[in-house]
Amino acid sequence: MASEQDVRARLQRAGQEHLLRFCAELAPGPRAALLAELEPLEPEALREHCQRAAAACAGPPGPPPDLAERLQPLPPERVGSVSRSDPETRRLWEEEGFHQIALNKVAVLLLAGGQGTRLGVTYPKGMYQVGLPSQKTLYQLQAERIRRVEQLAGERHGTHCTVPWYIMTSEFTLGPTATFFKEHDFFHLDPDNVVMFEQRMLPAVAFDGRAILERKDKVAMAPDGNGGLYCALADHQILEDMGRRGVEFVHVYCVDNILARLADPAFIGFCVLQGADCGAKVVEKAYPEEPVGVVCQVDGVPQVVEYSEISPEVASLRGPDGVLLYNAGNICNHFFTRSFLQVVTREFEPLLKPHVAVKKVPYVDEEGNLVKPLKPNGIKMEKFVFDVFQFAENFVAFEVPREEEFAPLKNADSADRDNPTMARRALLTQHYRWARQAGACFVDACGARLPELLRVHTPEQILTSGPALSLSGSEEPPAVCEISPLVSYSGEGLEVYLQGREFQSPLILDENGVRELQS
Ligand code: UD2
Repeated sequence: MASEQDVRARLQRAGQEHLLRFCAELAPGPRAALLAELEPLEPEALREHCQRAAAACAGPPGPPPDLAERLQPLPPERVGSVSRSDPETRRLWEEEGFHQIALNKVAVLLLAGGQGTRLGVTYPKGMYQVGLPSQKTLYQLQAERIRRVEQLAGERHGTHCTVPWYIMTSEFTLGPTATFFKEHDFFHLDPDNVVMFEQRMLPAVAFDGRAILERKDKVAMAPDGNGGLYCALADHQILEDMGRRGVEFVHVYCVDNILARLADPAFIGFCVLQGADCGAKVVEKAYPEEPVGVVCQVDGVPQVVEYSEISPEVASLRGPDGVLLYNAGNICNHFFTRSFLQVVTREFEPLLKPHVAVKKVPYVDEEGNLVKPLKPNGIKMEKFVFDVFQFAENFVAFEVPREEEFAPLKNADSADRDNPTMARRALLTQHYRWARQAGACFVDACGARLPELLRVHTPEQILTSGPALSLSGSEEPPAVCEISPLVSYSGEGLEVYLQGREFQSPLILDENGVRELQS
């Protein structure tokens, strides 16, 4: 371990010596912890990071003024659509995806390094449970979807197959995530096929370019954004691990979408058949301000313009048909070939420009008092996972129905959308739909039949009631019917349990069969 003198000399080179200003008064334990935190920061990189942050913040706020002229929707030939394709085409995509999974060429990679600030929990978001009858957490649902897709591919091709699960964590999430998986016996996955690795952290910087001390013995550090993935892949030799396993295609996804289809065979198959090196799943945006990036072209090159960086005027532009012009909403579900990721980590990562977020960062003042600022005072710099799309040789987008694939958990229930209640309803509504399609019938406690169909809202109703009506989970399903991912991945195989039968809500269908919870 480096001495205080060494660390001080390095910080001097970076212009950040103030980070040690309380060092002399610290007890040996906290002092060692502070030095250990500072030691890995490379002086040149730290200097550049702090200068860049201050400079970015000194520039004009908001998106570049000429962005509107440089944007274009993606050309239709780059976009596949589940709802606009025929059943035979969809079958071919799926078949190709299952084929690649059966060859053990597909891995999933979870981005789970975020702090979940908006949800307001102190533990990793994947450990959250939204109040399903089974009380499953997001991590458990995801693990079970992996097991089911492995099983389905195995059955089709008569093989035993594995979809390795790579999980990018951060200093905040690694410890609790690893413990949670151990406590739950890796949800019956083979621990050798669950690979956790940690992304880097970066200091938050004040407007004057000085990194912030959040305590006398602690720098205010935050993960370097989900685009920290590319450095983390290199830091931990993850692509080499994938290579040893024969993985060629990687499905990268974010932790909080309760409907996420891990290793989705249709998406994988579509991308592989298109010869894509990079792809993004999208849904039609529900309303102009929806907090999803827009997948589009900037200066003719595929990119995502993040919701925080698009002006309201551009986000609201509509085409002649009345549909939002920039309508392809990013749902943070990406396809990459391993060879593309190799080129990115080797060549392109340093070209990724960090994005700037101005936040309230608690700090210690010159006298050593803890201050909770009322106004934003600190700059956090993050890279975004989708910023590598510009380097793809063959980028494609894949549009999927929102009600089947997108219900993000971002906020606490005090917010009016993207909250736990809506995530729970979205999943249970999907399961109700699947159960009805499989021929189940539901009755209430008095034996009266529950509605066959969910209410379909007209565009007028959506306009008058506000955009939230078109979001997944905006209403309770007529009956509570939870279907384990171990039984069905995307609605398949349910007839054998449900066809022609009558059930009383609430109901669970899992690997042990059907259980009515009232009886
Ligand atoms: C993300 C997308 C946005 C849209 C939306 C849909 C990015 C940059 N933005 O926005 O375009 O698709 O999701 O729900 O992808 N994470 C890390 N490390 C970090 C920061 C985040 O692993 O340093 C993970 C985080 O745990 C989560 C994912 O990245 O799984 C998305 O992060 P977020 O919730 O901060 O992104 P959000 O909702 O602003």
